[in-house]
Amino acid sequence: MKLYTYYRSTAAYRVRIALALKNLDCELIPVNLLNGEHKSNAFLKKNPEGLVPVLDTGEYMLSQSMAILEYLEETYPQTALLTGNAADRAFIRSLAQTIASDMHPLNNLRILKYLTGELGLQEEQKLQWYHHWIKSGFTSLEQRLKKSAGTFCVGDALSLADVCLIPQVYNAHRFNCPMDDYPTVNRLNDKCMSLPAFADSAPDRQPDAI
Ligand SMILES: N[C@@H](CCC(=O)N[C@@H](CS)C(=O)NCC(=O)O)C(=O)O
Repeated sequence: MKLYTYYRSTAAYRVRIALALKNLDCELIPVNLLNGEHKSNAFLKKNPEGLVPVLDTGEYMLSQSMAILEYLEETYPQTALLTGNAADRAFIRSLAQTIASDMHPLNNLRILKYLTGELGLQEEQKLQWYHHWIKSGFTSLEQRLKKSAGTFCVGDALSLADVCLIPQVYNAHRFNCPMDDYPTVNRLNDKCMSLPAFADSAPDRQPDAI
């Protein structure tokens, strides 16, 4: 398999973690989002959305990190990341979707660029936007995680919720979001980052990290 990735992409970071947890061999192919490589014809042929991550399975070219995570889960069930009964799995997915659907899309590179570009917002206003949506997402996550977390987001088993949470915490740190109000999130982040699958998948450990 090959993963088209960018070191700072939180969506690609999710997939890197899952590949590592499942101990899967995958070649990482950096796509430079800063110089617009994701808008090149060569990359758009792989993913017309012009977004990373893209997983080339050899047979399929898959985009959208949550779809890729579900594909990996179904194809390589070892180190299961969606466990328990249907309601347990729905809860794991709901935590993951808060991050992937409600938080990340509002704070993505192209959205932030649009705010300061086409809409003419100042850097400070952009950060206000970023912090607002991060705060709203982490506040609801903290409330739910306070009840559900053991060692990891849901009890003592790693799940897709942890795979999505840790990259979003990285992103919040990157934009200097205050995190003091989220003790459970911080504890889970410390625990996961002590595991090689998370630490080795982190942006600063990637070959394309600047
Ligand atoms: N919903 C998509 C989001 C993918 C996405 O937004 N990727 C970002 C990096 S995290 C990207 O490629 N951004 C390029 C841009 O914003 O121009 C997923 O989960 O894969």
